[in-house]
Amino acid sequence: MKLNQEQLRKIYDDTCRTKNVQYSYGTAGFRTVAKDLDTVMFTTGILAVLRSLKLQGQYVGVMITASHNPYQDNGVKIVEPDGSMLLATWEPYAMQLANAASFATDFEGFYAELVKLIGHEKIDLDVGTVVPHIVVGRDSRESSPFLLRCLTSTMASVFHAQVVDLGCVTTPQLHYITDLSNKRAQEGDSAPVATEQDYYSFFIGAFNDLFSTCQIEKSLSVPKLFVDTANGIGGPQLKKLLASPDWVVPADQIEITNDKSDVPELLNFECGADYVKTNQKLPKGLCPSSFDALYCSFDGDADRVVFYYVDSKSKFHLLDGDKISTLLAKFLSKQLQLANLEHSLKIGVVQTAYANGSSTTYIKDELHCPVSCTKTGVKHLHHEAVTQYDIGIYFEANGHGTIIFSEKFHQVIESELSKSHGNSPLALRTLSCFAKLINQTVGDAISDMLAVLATLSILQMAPMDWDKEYTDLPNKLVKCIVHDRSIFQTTDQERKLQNPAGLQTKIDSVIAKYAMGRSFVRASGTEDAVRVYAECQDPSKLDQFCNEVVEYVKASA
Ligand code: 16G
Ligand code: ZN
Repeated sequence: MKLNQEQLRKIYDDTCRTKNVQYSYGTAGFRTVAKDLDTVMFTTGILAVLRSLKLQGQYVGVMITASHNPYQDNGVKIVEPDGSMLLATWEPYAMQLANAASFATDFEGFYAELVKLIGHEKIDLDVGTVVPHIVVGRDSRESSPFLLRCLTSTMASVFHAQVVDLGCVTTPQLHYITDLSNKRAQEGDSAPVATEQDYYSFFIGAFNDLFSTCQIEKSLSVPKLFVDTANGIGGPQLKKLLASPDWVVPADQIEITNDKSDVPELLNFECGADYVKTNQKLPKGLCPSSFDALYCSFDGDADRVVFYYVDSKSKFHLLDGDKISTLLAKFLSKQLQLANLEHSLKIGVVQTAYANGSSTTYIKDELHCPVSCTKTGVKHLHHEAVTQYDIGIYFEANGHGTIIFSEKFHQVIESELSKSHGNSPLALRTLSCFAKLINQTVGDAISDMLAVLATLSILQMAPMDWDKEYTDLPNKLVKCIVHDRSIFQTTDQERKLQNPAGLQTKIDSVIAKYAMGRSFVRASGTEDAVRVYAECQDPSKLDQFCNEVVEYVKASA
């Protein structure tokens, strides 16, 4: 294949209308107001093709979404063939290409950068034997169809790529389908492209298997669940899953609200996981009808979920990512013990500095599980879970997370199951089924929701019992606007500041004044701001504690 420079020039001229905008590929890919994204869509499409060419034509995923951001925004991120985030060493390429197109005075400036990248990665465009394969998906935003055209504008025409357009899907569906398509291709499947239907069948099958396995000894029922889908793509997708004739739970047990994904300006508006977690209150459109009911909120692209309930005094109780990981850790470590595998398989929980101190103490002292702390951002937690544990449970407090089961986990379970000749202990079969219920490529609101429902049913716990396992320390997170956030450099997994010099000592002196006090300061990776987190025992002193830290931050910036 020879790169048709003239054809590329024409598409570049037609597509890249936004100029002189500085683009940055952060933890969540590129994200900004949708009207500024044409240029970066054009370059990201090319980069995804190059990534696929570099990987011998494997399916590379691209998702158009701005997650929990307001409806005017949009964004894009690239997904590796195994469903994980774009390789970190390629993130700078994404930025270089986008900024070259944004700042170049003519096509030649951009083209020179493209040729440099192709040369640097030794990608041979002339071979012609490797066909790049791309899977694209988008959330429900109004701007997405136009941005999709910018993204794919060069893929087939200039690079002869095969593009699979999944239409509107959740972010985790795109990750799952990319991974499954590559697995099938590796197994020699002649039609390897996975579909949304594969996703529904797989997770419904896993849920039903787990239920029928555990129902042998006791009858199971799930709590009544109300799901706020943030008026995003999670609504229609969850409806499709629940409409499956194979679904074992009675249809009226799960009710979906905030499902107007066709009204653009309602997306994430006073609802969704981010709103509920940040404001610690019910989303718009939810009126508590029963004290036994459980509620949950997805974010706009359904890769985060937080739960909550309302007690008999109408008090709101949040069950966030920490509560989800502790529930799952309690359940899975118990199953490991019952199956006599606690010495063969290592279970652990991965958190960030935002995890409530009470959750960390509970995991260590009550569950006797190891806990790791990593920097904020899914890729850091994911990496720790993969490298340290056979069952690596990771959740950010904001509700983004999943569980990673190692190769060794599957081997041990398989071998134990085969030894017991169809008469295996219930815990062993439970572990085997449970692992299938988890979307291991990325945090997935739908799969996590099913896993929590199943766990509560098997443990016969009401929302209140789940909450009672430990009590969160009162906590506060504030955003601080400073002149230059880049001077705030951290160490110790973002728990301590290295710079500005002397600031950490001042913060430590504030912390020392408050019983069970903990506070840290970090520059946001997604906004031009610094975040200050504080927790302490006495709720009446929390504001004062947090303000003292904020004052020091402002004074040093
Ligand atoms: C991104 C991250 C999320 C993290 C958040 C922190 C991914 C896919 N998403 O949304 O995990 O919690 O950034 O934002 O990694 P902040 O740096 O602005 O505090
Ligand atoms: Zn999201």
